[in-house]
Amino acid sequence: MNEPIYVTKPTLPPLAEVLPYLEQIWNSRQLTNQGIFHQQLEAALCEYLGIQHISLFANGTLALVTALQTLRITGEVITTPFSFVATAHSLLWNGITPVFVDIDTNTLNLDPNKIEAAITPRTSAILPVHVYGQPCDIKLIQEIANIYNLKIIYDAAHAFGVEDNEGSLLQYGDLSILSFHATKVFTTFEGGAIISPDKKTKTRIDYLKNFGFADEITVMAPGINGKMNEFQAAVGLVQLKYIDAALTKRQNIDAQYRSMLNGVDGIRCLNTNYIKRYNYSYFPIIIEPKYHSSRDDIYAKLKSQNIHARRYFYPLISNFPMYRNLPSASYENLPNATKAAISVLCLPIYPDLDPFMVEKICQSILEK
Ligand code: T4K
Repeated sequence: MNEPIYVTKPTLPPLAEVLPYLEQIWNSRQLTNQGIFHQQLEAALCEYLGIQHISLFANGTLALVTALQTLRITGEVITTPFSFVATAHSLLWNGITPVFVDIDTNTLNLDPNKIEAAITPRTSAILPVHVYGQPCDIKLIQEIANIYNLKIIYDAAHAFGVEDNEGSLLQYGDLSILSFHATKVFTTFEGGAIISPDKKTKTRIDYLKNFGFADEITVMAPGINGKMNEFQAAVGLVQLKYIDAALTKRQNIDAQYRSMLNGVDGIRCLNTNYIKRYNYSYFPIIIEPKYHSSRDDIYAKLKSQNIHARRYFYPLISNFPMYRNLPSASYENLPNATKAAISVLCLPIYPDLDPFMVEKICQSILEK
């Protein structure tokens, strides 16, 4: 059998470039707790992403949990069921009730027109996700938040490097979080970050991710251990040198898929043309009921050929046992998300994916 093709495969920088960093870590014995590489990566990411303040984390989930703590969010939070389960889990870890709102059929992001109806006196924030790195309706979400005095935390786990006409997508809302997991376009093996608008907020985040320590003897809040270590930061520093080349390769694969699948009756590729700078982090296709094969049949067929596409995001978060009894989790409340979860297939996309393989994947999808 051929080598398996997964939905993604991390692109790693040359090992030889990482080794000097390791040597420095070994020599200095500074392994974690805001070491030199941690500081350097924060500065380098601010510059690359065009943002002011970033706090690095051990992973994206801890960043989400801490972002909610930072803004002292309580009660109910409006969010999308069409995401990775970590989005809603971060709410449960904070004792917050998720309120699921349906998604827009074009972008598969939270539908801003349905947010207002879900607001109650207990609502304190909105937690939208830039699914597959596509921007949410930032303007409308902000308008609603302003009217009802709600905070916005963007789960931007997929949106590394994405820009609209005003610059980085990470500048919007009260906070944004990133993930640098192995499956992401920019990886530190495990990793994540919170992007904050000012130094004061960053300082609070940095306390919270270090048990709440403000100095050696002062603990100002029940913080957690969310710190990124020096090895992760070193990998990030080297990785960053190669990120633009990696994004270009992803763009080429995206274009190849589109040239073969766009316009096929019964298959829809998401439109990302309008995005000023996209990161090509995923390549989702929507298999409509009129297509000759179902999404699950295509998934199984590819799998039989050792090609492991993924049904992100199936099942919907709202269908998992810890969420399905919530009133907002009902199918009637989430018709578009329910449809998306059974129609989307994310095809393999990563910089080293052979164009010949892309062609093979498309042929397999297209043939009856
Ligand atoms: N918010 C959103 C919207 C997210 O999507 C995520 C994570 C988070 C928050 C939380 O961020 P983190 O705490 O994870 O930083 C994966 C990832 O584990 C997860 O990070 C990601 N979203 C989610 C969308 O995908 P799985 O269960 O699909 O991963 P897994 O292990 O099946 O990997 C997928 C494929 O990638 C594998 O078939 C092979 C390949 N792979 C994977 C790993 C781990 C590799 O080639 N090398 C590797 O090291 O969740």
